[in-house]
Amino acid sequence: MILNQNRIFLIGVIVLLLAVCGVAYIDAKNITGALTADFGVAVISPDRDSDGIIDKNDTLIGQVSWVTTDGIDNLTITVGNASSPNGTFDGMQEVVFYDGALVLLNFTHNFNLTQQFNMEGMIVNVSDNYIFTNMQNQLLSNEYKSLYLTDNDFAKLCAKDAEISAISEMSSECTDADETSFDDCISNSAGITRNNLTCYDNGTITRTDNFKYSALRGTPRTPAPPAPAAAPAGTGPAGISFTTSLASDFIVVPDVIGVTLFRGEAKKITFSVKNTGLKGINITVKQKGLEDLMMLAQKELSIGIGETKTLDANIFVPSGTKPGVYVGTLVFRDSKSGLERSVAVIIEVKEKEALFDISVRIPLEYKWVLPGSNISAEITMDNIGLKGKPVDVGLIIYIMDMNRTKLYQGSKEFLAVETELKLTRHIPVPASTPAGKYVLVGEVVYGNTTAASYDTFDVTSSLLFDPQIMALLVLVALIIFFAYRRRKRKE
Ligand SMILES: [Ca+2]
Ligand SMILES: [Ca+2]
Repeated sequence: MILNQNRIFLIGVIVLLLAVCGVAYIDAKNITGALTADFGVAVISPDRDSDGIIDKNDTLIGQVSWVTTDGIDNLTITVGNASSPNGTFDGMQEVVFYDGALVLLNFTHNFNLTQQFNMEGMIVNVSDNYIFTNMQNQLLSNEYKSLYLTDNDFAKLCAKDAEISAISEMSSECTDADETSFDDCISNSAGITRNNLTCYDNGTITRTDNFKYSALRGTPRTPAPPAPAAAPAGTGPAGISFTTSLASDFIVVPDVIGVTLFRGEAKKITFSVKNTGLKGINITVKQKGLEDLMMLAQKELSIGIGETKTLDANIFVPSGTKPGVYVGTLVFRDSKSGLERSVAVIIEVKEKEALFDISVRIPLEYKWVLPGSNISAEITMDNIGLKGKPVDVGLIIYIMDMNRTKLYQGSKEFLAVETELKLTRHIPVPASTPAGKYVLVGEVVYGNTTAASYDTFDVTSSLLFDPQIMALLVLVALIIFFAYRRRKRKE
């Protein structure tokens, strides 16, 4: 009897223990998805970096993707002999951060379980002129790191050894207490030590050792002004490109592309990107708008000096698309210099068996206008389906920017079109319109369907920036000058 009671008690305890383990196990699975053979331990510890080593036993918590970066194309991190930080590491190991084959920073760390190295919130930002990192003060007391920066023909060099969260926290003159000026380190391969930091420059790469914290910044020599390059045709108002970096530059042709497609049709469009600067560029392309109609064949282009590469975009108009005018932009950005060029893509979708058509044309003299002025447009509407029999239609005219924002919309006009109807309309360009390219859309509604067409125009901040007008003014001035000189000579 007593034996039986003991047995029941023992079975009860075992069942209870199994139940607790089971619940904890399910719980751990829900939290982390961790599954490990080490059952008794795994059930209560997560594996946040998903390397199969529960956090409790993991000296390095983190993955490459956890590092917040800017200006880095291909971040890789090696730890000791391992080609990635996935896993756990023991004792002194060298950690190296690379962008492709280029070393960005390195340090040797004593990996241990009491002070786990955590890559959450780690930042590494690189540009032509600086490297900035924040590692949440995780280097141990006798550990230091080295920062590397490609020498971009620097005249000045400044090191800041404080835990900052952005490069902008560095003083422009390198005069803050934790800042060290290393102007004399440039081209000095023997090295200079100052404030515990040692700086080397082999002419190509600048390296500074013994950093506890943040950043290294160079200031490029002011380059001699280059021969003024002719403004590339079709890249928008002149004047804009002169504010950008002289070292990196590129053009995209065309800067606006218009495509007319029937519903269900597809077409490939191609852009040429030419590197017109003095450095290699890495272009990434971002699509804004037209996500349902256009797909990029590639999103990244590496272009050497003077080289031209092409980018294809495939346009497909699903048969259910409403006839109309669709706009979007492609932003080409050089990840090294941050330089951007935008191009506009305008897709006019038509119905194959349309009974009605419309065309919109802006006369040449209204193609470049000032904000607050009027543009004139010639609208032609054709009754194709019921030629000769008047059809009642509604006409809407609006101005749209490349982000599909309507700046102006006229009220709907009701018209009867027998065969063809031509109209001229004056459309106000709002005074607050920023300089840029715009689309004037004419949309005609008949029955339960629509037809639309467009033309583009540019709003300039000042007509003096129009290269054509500038050229004309110079020409007129020259003619007057020579006429005056000739007359003087005759006298
Ligand atoms: Ca882990
Ligand atoms: Ca790990």
